[in-house]
Amino acid sequence: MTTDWKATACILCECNCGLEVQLGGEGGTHFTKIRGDEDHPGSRGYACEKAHRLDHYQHARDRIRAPLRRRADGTFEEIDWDTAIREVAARLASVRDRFGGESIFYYGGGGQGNHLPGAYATSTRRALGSRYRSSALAQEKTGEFWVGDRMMGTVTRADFEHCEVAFFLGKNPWHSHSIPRARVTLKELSKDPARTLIVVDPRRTETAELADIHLQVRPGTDAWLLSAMLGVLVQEELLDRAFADAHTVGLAEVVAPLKAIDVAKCCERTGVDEALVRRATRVIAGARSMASFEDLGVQMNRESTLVSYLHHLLVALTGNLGREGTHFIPTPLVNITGGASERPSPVAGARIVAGMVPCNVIAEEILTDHPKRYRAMLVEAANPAHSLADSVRFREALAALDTLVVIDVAMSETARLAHYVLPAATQFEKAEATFFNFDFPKNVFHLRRRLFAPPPGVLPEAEIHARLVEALGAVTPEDLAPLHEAAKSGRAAWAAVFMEKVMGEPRLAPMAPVILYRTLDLPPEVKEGAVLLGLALKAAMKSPAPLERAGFGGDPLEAADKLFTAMLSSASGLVFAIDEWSEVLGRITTPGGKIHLALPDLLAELARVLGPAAEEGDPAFPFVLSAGERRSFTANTIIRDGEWRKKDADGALRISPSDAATLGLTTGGKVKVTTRRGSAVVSVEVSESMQRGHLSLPNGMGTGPAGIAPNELTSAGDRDPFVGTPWHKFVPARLERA
Ligand SMILES: Nc1nc2c(c(=O)[nH]1)N[C@H]1C(S)=C(S)[C@@H](COP(=O)(O)OP(=O)(O)OC[C@H]3O[C@@H](n4cnc5c(=O)[nH]c(N)nc54)[C@H](O)[C@@H]3O)O[C@H]1N2
Ligand SMILES: Nc1nc2c(c(=O)[nH]1)N[C@H]1C(S)=C(S)[C@@H](COP(=O)(O)OP(=O)(O)OC[C@H]3O[C@@H](n4cnc5c(=O)[nH]c(N)nc54)[C@H](O)[C@@H]3O)O[C@H]1N2
Ligand code: SF4
Ligand SMILES: [Mo]
Repeated sequence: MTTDWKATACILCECNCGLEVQLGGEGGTHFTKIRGDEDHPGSRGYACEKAHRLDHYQHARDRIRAPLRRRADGTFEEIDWDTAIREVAARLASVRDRFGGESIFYYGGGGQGNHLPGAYATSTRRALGSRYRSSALAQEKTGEFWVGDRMMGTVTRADFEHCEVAFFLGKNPWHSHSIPRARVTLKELSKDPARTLIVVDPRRTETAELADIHLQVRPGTDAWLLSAMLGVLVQEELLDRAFADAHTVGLAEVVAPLKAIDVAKCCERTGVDEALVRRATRVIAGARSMASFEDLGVQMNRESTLVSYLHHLLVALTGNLGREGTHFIPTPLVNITGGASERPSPVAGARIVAGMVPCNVIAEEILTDHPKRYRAMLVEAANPAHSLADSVRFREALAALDTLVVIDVAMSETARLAHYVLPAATQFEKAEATFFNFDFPKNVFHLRRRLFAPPPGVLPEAEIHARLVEALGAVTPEDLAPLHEAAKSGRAAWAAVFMEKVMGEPRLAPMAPVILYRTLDLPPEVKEGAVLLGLALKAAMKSPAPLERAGFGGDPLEAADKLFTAMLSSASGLVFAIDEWSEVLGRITTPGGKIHLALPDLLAELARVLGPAAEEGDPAFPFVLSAGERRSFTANTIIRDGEWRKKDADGALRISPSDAATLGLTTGGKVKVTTRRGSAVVSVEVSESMQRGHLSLPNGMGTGPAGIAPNELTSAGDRDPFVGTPWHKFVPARLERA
């Protein structure tokens, strides 16, 4: 047992709070003590209760310790790495040769804590000619990306630490975080009488409990709520005209329909008192600054893209961009957002946003005889057989593939269906990092060091991709020889050869991640960080001023080298970019540099939704089930072992006291929940936080004996018409006593 603290980070949500850990136990690989790292520039010592249970990730029950090959009878046999790499490369190459590289689909690339695999995978994908890919972002954030891209050429985040008004739309940051030091910030907002916390949620969540104004909408009515708020804004002349004149175009086209909105009627639909909606809107309009965040409660719900648009209008029409306490556009290290591609997906013709095929169409792009169907899939650091809509159909789709290869640390629901499973080092057995770098004005990046070596039989993804690319013949020993040679004379000599022979050579440029990994001589604790040199170079070319202010100036090569060196040596993370509020509006990249308020298709959608043909519920399914709530001890399926949960071990279905009374249900009892797609028996928790007619099941359950996997109950066809995101928070359901 050691008593010195080692710096690392939590990997259970996108915040990646810096941690310090003490190691002990068998092999020195157990976390005996865990605390927040004061030296981490983003989290500054903060950590929530989940971080203290990370040993359950490192010592997972379902850990894979050797490459696995599926036998004809469905069982697996262990094989050695040389065989695994040779056979996987040969099978994928054969799919490419028969059906074209475009038939090889890539899914994943990273989760909440690990984005380096996806960076290395770009080499493998290019070596295979694979074109289509996706990840979890294409079932949550692509509506926001698409709207943001069309209005501003980018997406924004917001400054909750300094805002006067905080507005959370379908988000419960008390549990889900997504903003730095969430609970500290929420408590400060709550107790300061000069600041207002506004929450839109059908449940009385922990965040709503702290709120000054809780707009407790009926599930799935956010489009009406936001319409009402925008109606009030325009009709009461509360908009920020000066901002609109200076920084937007299309004001008249949006004002006209908003003026015509029947606020009272919209409020009635939401079930929220009109006076409260007017008050909330006036508070926002009158505030010096508002920060807002839309999340899954609306992004995985009906009219999600429209709601995203209305939310953006609320921000723009109140001028809440580019000042302290409002929205900002951070300097990215790697940009993970983006707009729509020209080419749609090959079978369903679905819109591809930020390069990602909508998750909800993947199964139908496999289960078809269309000649362009996907024939093989490489899944890395993701568990789509569990996390995507309609698990039953998704499993069928995976089973229909010619080849499924899964790179994971654990025998996930997806890995169990693979032809080959390639076992990866955990996020503490290799260097790792994420590209969730959204801080402002000081933006933070953290390359976490490897804490201990992986057990024999597992490899970091960087090594797996390097071996695959080599087996595919895309990088040869002759390609690497001059770089190895130059490296002997130091980094500068190496860099000169790298720029000329790799970046200057179209065949090798896409292989840069793997070549960096193979030829940079780095200590084992940071070896998988090699790809960051290439990413730092791109950032230095794109954002020289913010990098220079953070101490990484000079020509791009020099700046990148300084930044890379600092990344390797900053165990607790570093500030890689320093922005200024005055720069934000200049980062709008639409033609003319203004916010485009009028999006005709979404204005037409608004008219349709508010129009007369309002749909009625289905009497066979009188409840609305929100399938996938974030709770105290949920973290997608990163930790698979239910024992890590100190609360809510079986993932109870929450139901209002009045519905429970009607059905004769009590906490701890069982109930059968049925949707159009499936049925399951679940534990009941009667909860004052729930409103009548609404049910809520937690996310990430069903990986062990307890709880139910939410997507056994969801359906892939229930999705947004614009970007294909699922309606997981709005699943029609009924209950029967079990
Ligand atoms: N503890 C924990 N934290 C996590 C995660 C985790 O698994 N566990 N996952 C991380 C990930 S990947 C993500 S994307 C984020 C997601 O973070 P959130 O979006 O905050 O998470 P959810 O709990 O899924 O949904 C938020 C809220 O939406 C509400 N909601 C349901 N229906 C509606 C509706 O019709 N309208 C409105 N306005 N709200 C509605 C729910 O009641 C819920 O409180 O959390 C991250 N943080
Ligand atoms: N019904 C419903 N479905 C949902 C949601 C919901 O609210 N409701 N939420 C959705 C959201 S927002 C998200 S983000 C997704 C998340 O779903 P996914 O993106 O599929 O992610 P995880 O469940 O976190 O699975 C991550 C996988 O990575 C593996 N892993 C962990 N560490 C490593 C590593 O270092 N290397 C490798 N190679 N693998 C590793 C884990 O074992 C696990 O199998 O779920 C979505 N699904
Ligand atoms: S789960 Fe908690 S400790 Fe871990 S990164 Fe998220 S907020 Fe930080
Ligand atoms: Mo997510």
